[in-house]
Amino acid sequence: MPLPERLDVTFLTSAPDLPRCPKDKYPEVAFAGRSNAGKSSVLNKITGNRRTAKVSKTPGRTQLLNFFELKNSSRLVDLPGYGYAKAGKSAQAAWQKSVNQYLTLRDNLVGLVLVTDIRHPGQPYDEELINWSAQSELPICVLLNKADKVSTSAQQKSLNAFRKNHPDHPCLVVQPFSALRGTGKVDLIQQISAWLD
Ligand SMILES: Nc1nc2c(ncn2[C@@H]2O[C@H](COP(=O)(O)OP(=O)(O)O)[C@@H](O)[C@H]2O)c(=O)[nH]1
Ligand SMILES: [Mg+2]
Repeated sequence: MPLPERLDVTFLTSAPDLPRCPKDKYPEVAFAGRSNAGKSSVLNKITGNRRTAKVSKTPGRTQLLNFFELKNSSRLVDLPGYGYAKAGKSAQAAWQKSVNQYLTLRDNLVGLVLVTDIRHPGQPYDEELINWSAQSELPICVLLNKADKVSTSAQQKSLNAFRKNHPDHPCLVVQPFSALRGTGKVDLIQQISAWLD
């Protein structure tokens, strides 16, 4: 079957915590990342649907787990972004609880897309997620997003440095990405489709 040019999704529901997530009947790929790394823009790019990102940006929904459904009932899950400077301590704690619960206990989670900013490698929670995925053997795809902000040679340098810093991960792929230009889109769709197949 030819690879789709975009992942056709419709908004399913939002949940504040694991007990209120929809039934774990179908495989899910979750999107995580620091606030402002470009998670909504990436989702928007690969779904070809501005409404996807709009849902993920709606005030009140940014702290929720947002579920989007593909044609075959599998799902993309937009996790709340972390590290938002203006969020208070209690909001950060609530975030951590809902996301950690989801990540550690969700049985139908088959892959994680971690959106990072190529100009800010090695951010604390990013590294924690990468280490956790190694321990849990959960496949992870790390996007070095905003690649358009740096030269091609700087992209290659970042990629090499990243690989060097994560030599023993059993199930990690990493790629430069640009939600602005679409760089890396085909590879990401291919990766997600393979996970959800
Ligand atoms: N130049 C550039 N800007 C981007 C890219 N992806 C996101 N942005 C910008 O980064 C900001 C945060 O993006 P957003 O998708 O809302 O981030 P989120 O908080 O992780 O969901 C916005 O101003 C986007 O336009 C990218 O690939 N290249
Ligand atoms: Mg967002």
